[in-house]
Amino acid sequence: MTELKKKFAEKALPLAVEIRNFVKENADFVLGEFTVEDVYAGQKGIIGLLTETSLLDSNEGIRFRGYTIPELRQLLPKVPGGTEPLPEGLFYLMLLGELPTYDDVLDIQANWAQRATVPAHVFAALDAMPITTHPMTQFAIGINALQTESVFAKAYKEGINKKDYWDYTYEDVCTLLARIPVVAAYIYRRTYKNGEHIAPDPKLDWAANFAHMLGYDLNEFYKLMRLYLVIHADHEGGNVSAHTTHLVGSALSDPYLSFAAAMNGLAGPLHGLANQEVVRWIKDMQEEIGEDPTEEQIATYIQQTLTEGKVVPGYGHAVLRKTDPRFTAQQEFAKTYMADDKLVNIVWKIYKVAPPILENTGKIKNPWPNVDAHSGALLLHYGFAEYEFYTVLFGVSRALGVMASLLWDRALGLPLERPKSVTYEWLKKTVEAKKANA
Ligand code: HAX
Repeated sequence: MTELKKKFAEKALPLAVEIRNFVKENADFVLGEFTVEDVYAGQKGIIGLLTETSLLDSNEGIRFRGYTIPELRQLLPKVPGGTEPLPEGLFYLMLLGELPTYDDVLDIQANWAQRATVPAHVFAALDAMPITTHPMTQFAIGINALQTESVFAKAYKEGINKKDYWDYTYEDVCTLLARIPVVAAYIYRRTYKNGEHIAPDPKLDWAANFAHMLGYDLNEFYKLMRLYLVIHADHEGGNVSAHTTHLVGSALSDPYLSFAAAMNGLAGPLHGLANQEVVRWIKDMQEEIGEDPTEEQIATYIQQTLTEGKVVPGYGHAVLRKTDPRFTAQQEFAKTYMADDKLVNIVWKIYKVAPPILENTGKIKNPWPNVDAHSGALLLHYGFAEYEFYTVLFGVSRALGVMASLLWDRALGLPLERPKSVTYEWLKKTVEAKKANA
């Protein structure tokens, strides 16, 4: 058993007992109420999920096990002489709630490198798809194809004790995390680079190796990939990709099936696909207005987008009510490495112009940019122009958080998720009966 797995078991299994007792003792404690409007509003604000890995504050943004993004950029281990945190370290933190040492990170790297060989049938399944298939569709197919290797599914079929679910899940989670960058890079190279694939370099860290397999062997791009894979990793439990992982996993679908389902959710334009939509929207604007639009022209284009009944991608959020600190982290990176980049400067102009216009609509609850407003411009700076692939990068990162969470689900013995649904008729009758009795 690896040191990380041992530490996880020592932490999670006693906590599962403690939590069961806490729930028993406080079973009747009322946390809140919800309204008819909430039922129709996508359950926003209703507390109905448990996620240990991160917590989102509307104004402050995300904290991973209590740490903000600026704190993580300082405190997580980096490669010697490096400036950006290593995503493997964030996985350790999310899993254990403790900051890792650099040696802890090296242990994870070595373990994942051993697991990284992707079976040939996964590539064959991808090769069977038309080259025009959206990369996110290919990614979901690739993850489902990896599922043949699930040790959880195999063990369950043979019969296992509930207490051991976490153990097999752990093995699947580590293997999945080791293999998805290889699958993602394969999709990129087959779709955009004539199928000229690049072998992994086991000497590199997880993020740099991913950049290497994609074909971006530049130290600065390695830094960007490390930052990118850290900031997209988790955003508490209610977002579509995290919630889907938890929901599907609650049926004891193995980590591969749960994560593939989550990626189908991430591929929606209101969630992870927004990063490609931002670049598409800017390109359309440039085509209509010119390469270097003024603030006034951008303002007019935003108004036009709203008038046409479309969303301004990269702006708004279901929980956040301020500028997303993930946007700010990317802006800081851009200020350091590409302050004169034309597209980056358009992104910054949009940031100046869009919030008051969105606010003036009177209905958009959060007029500020989210993570997706900035990421494409950074990638484009390094010549990574195939924007339909961007959500796959997001997906590789998101795996870290949702897989750490799924492991906790199994260790805590969380049950099948099954919220109650009602009909409009039921709601009407219930409201009328309550009013009549008031
Ligand atoms: N542009 C135009 N209209 C917007 C808007 C935007 N950026 N953000 C919200 N609105 C609209 C909504 O469509 C809704 O309109 P209707 O009442 O006509 O249906 C109204 O404002 C109220 O919405 P809200 O309560 O403020 O926002 P929601 O919680 O319902 O939705 C979204 C949050 C992120 C989906 C929304 O802000 C949006 O569509 N943004 C653009 C797409 C985007 O950037 N998505 C990525 C979000 C971050 C993420 O998950 N990344 O992966």
